[in-house]
Amino acid sequence: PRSSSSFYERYHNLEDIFYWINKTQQDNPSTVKAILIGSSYEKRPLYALKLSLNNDLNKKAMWIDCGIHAREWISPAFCLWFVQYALAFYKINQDITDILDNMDVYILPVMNPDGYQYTWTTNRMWRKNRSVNRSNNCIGVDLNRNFDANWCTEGASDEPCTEIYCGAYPESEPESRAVADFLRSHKDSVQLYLSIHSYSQMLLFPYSCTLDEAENHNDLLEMVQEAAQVIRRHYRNTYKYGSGAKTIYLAPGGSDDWAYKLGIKYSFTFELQDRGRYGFLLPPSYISKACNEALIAVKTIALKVIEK
Ligand code: ING
Ligand code: ZN
Repeated sequence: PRSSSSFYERYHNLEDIFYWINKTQQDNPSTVKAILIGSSYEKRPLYALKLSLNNDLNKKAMWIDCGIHAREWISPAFCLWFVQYALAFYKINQDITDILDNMDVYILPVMNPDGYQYTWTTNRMWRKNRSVNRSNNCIGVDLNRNFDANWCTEGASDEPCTEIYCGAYPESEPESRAVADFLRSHKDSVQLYLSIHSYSQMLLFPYSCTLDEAENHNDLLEMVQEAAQVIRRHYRNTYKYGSGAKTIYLAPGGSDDWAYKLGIKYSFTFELQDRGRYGFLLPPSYISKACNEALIAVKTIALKVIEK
């Protein structure tokens, strides 16, 4: 690595991320807890970090997952970035202080560890998880088509060899089931759901699984519009925004739609940089700007949720 780039301005393999999770918890024993929410198809642990910076009881919470798709490396990089920022700037930056005084944060840095590992060792462009299909030996389910939201309708495929294979049934995969189980058991506290992807620079909200409008569509639209404005003002970069189905494409079985239907009324998918020049192969020198602009969008939206 360039000596001028910090740990957070580089991409890290799975082993380094697991080491970082453990170290972050050990260095912050009163504020950070690693929670084992399940394990992957290949039996890797799924660790979420719980950030609880303020001791008030009965706090609300937000959830952020990263790395649902293996090749979108900027996504896990963002989860690490967010944690380091929260821990470093609590009581220094007003916005993150207000957020953490009002919400705990659950962060799953790598939802698809088997796929992520595979992109480091074998195929950089792998998207799905690594579960083996019994009938034809094709590998992988698209975890963002495996949730129970108009599951496997138009925009997903029941063909195991495709990139958007929906799986044998909703939550057939241990990775999606672990996230769904955790959110089901924490739905009374979790008010805000965020899923981080790349690329294309979009701030999306439900629905992706239907062209119908969500009940609080105007609320959600206002939030992402403001977040996009803040990104433009601070970083001179353009993000599109809107419901998934109308902004990108029909995509059933996505995690944000499922979380929304569960009752988490503020549910978003962010597509980080870039718009296609490098695509999934975003160079490390872009990490800090990509993460900072996503961070300011998260802050904008979280503050609005707290006001509600
Ligand atoms: N995009 C998402 C995908 O899974 C998406 C778009 C968002 C689908 C929300 C469903 C729900 O296809 C990428 N880049 O993965
Ligand atoms: Zn993705």
